Formats: sequence, structure tokens, C-alpha cells
Amino acid sequence: MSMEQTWRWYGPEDPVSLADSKQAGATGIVTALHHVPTGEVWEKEEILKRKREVESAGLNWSVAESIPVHESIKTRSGNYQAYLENYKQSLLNLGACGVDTVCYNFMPVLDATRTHHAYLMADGSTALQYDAVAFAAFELFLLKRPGAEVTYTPAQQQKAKAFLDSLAEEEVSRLLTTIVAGFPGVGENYTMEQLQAALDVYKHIGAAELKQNLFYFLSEVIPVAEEAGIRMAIHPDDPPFPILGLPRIVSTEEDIKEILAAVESPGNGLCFCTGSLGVRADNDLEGMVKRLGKRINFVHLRSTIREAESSFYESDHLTGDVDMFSVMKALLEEQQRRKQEGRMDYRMPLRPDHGHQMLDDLQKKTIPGYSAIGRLRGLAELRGLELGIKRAFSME
Ligand code: DNO
Repeated sequence: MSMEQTWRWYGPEDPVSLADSKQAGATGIVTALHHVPTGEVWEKEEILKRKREVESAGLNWSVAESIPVHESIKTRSGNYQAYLENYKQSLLNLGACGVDTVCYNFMPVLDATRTHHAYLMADGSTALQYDAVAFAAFELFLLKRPGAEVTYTPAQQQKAKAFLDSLAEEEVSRLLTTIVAGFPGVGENYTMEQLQAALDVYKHIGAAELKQNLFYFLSEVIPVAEEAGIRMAIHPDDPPFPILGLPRIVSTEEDIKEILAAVESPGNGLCFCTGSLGVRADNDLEGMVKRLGKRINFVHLRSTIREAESSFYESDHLTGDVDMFSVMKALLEEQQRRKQEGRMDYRMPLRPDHGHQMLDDLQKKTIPGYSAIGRLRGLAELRGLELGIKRAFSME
């Protein structure tokens, strides 16, 4: 395979081991210092310790995903200058230790958001799902977010109420934790009060203000990333539309173009996540690779199926709404161009993003979306697709 095959590993606590990822065929590891609280410096000692662990399994630490951006930076309030300095120091430390790609996001308050982590598929495996009705029920009747009513029609509100009434007590608490605790390892674990307090900070921060805060972050951080030899990769919003009345600024091609233009540097790049961007039917994924390709520093491949309103669930990697063939072909063409232009960054790390919980993993407790077998299937399918395209189009 010519694009670097990587695998996310949540560190020593991850039920899926480094040895497992090796058997899945990955050569690069995507990991983070999850034990370091958001906003604190990643010290060299800790980075090197993690690096040694990865290397002793015969793998490389390919991408740091993520160095989370502290809410103070996103809202440009409180101690944000100190957090910015910490962020820069972490980049310098990572670069000095030889890790050259950093993924991050600028989603306010909540990282990737789902309502269900075990949505049953017809084949018996389970998938991650975002159900708009369940989300409305959460927002309107559990969180009781002031102002939420105006974003839903009376019919939607009734549907959400009926849905909530149909749930058993344990299903209600599962819905709460699924949304509020976020994905493991992203440093979020709000109580309802804390969540509302975090949302309140955004009362006066709309999309325009958040964008300015991101551009300011980039203007400060990208020169340091360049100095450290690091390519940054901003992850798109997941889902790619506003939730909880929060602004979203990394959802469309236009958004991304603006972000990349804000600081013209190879260090200011994109994590091309087909699973996030593909939820919007108006995102032309193949075209985006063609037009933004130069600035793609990291790739997440997965697919989704759009359902009624804004609901969706995650499909297998080669089915669903993402035309993975066209995306993969465009990525391989970009890689060829890089080689021809003598660019050093033709490695193009790619990871199978999420996977269904299936087979033996159904009996195990794994991180939602990050069980071994579903991702192994995803990576194997992507690897096969890549080989087929390369042979068929005589690509080197
Ligand atoms: C979820 C992930 C995200 C992603 C971050 C990147 O499975 O795709 O949590 O790692 O948004 O900063």
C-alpha cells in the first residue's frame, strides 16, 4: 500500500493492543498523551516514553491525535494566552522527538457527537449513530437548554417527547452518557450543569467570532509548527452542522478554504475525514480532494448513511454515501503529484476511522468505534481498494 496505513491506539489503557494493530497490517500509530489534561504541556519525557512503547512493538508514531485545544483558546477568554504558550511548547517538544503530524479540532464544547454507540445493523454488528430525534429529546427535555425550542418545529418537539417517553430509565441514562461523556480520550466528561455552563460561554460567540479565534490560534501556532517541523491537520466538525446552538466553522469546503487561506503554510493543513464531511450531501468529497489535496496532512476514511432529517449512522467502509473509490483514486493521484514534485510529505498517513463492533468484539468492552475487528475489516477493504486502483490505473 502506498499511503501509510495507520491505526489509532488510545495508549496502554486501550483494550486493543499495539500487537493487534500490527496484525491488522498497520505500520503507523496514531496516538496522544491522553493522560495529560487538556491545556497542559506535553513534556518531552512523556512523549519519548510513549514513542518508545510504540517503537518497541515495531511501529512508528505517525500522528499525534489530538492535542486538544483548550476551551479558553476557542473562546479567547480567561487564561488563553498561557494555554497558547503551552500548545506551542507541546508542538516544539513533539517536533524535537520526531513526531511530525498533529491532528486537532476546533469544535466548541463537544468533540464528535453521537446519540447511540451500539446501533444494530442487519448483519448483527453494531455501529455509531446520530439520531436527530434522540438528540432533540436530550436537548429539549434532559438538558433543557434555554432557547432550544426555537430551533425545533412543534412537530419535531412532539416527536422528541414521544421518543423520550418510550425509553426505559436505563436507556435515558445511556443516552445522557453517550452525548455528554463524548468519546473516551477526548478529555470531556461534563455534568449537565457543566455542559450548560460551557454552552453559556458561547452566548456571544457566533460563527464569525469563532472563526476569528481560530485564525488567531493559527497565526500564533503555525509559525511554531513550521519551526518544529510539524504539519497540523484540522479535523472537520462531526457532525458537520450546528448542534446545541453552537457555531460550527469546519463543515464545508468553503469553511476549509478560508481556514487554509488564513495562514498559507504547508503546516496549516487538513485532516480529510470522509465520515464527518460525508454526512453533508452538499460536500463533494472527490472534488475536495482534488481542490484541497495539497493541504491534506492526514486522512480518516469511513462512510455514513444519511437518514431522515439530519440523522445518520456509520456504514461499512466501502458502502454508504461516501464514494470511496473516487476518494481513494483522488488521494492516490495527489500522492503521485507529491512524489513527482519532490515533496517529502508523500507518506499521507491514513487510518480506517471507526469500524463496526462485530464477531468476538461484540462480547468485549472496547472504545466505541475503535474495536479491533471492525477496523481491521475497514483497513483490509481500503487496502484492497487501493491496490485495485493502483493496478488498474498503472500507478506507481
Ligand atoms: C472520533 C474522532 C475525533 C477526532 C478529533 C480530532 O472518533 O474522529 O475525536 O479524533 O476530533 O481532533
